[in-house]
Amino acid sequence: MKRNLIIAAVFLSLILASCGGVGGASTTIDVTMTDFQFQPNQFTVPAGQEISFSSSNNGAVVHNFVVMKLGTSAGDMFDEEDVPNIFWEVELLPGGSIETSFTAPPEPGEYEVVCRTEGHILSGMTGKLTVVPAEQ
Ligand SMILES: [Cu+2]
Repeated sequence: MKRNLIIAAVFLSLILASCGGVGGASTTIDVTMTDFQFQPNQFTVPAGQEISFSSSNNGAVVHNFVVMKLGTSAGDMFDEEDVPNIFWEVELLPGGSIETSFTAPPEPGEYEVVCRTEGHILSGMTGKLTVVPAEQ
């Protein structure tokens, strides 16, 4: 009888482990923008899921959270030719904050995050959005 209990406990822990977030994926992004950083600057979300996004701009200038499409990069400077490659973006005035949401990209992979305000990529305002396969 005791053995059955142990087997049940092991089985249960396996189930729980498989139900836990995949690679630390979260459906929430909470990011602070400063002059000139995203804090944090690494995010992991499940593909195709609704992501709650909250952010505030603690800096003195306008900042943006721009997710580039898979396989694209704004390079060292965001310019007009990068606009079609935007997957999703939000802009915050100095002192501004926002609570919103977006649908995570359907394709797993690593997506570049940048601030499109002039000069901010070179100043280090970049990040990475890792999209992992969603749970079934
Ligand atoms: Cu910026």
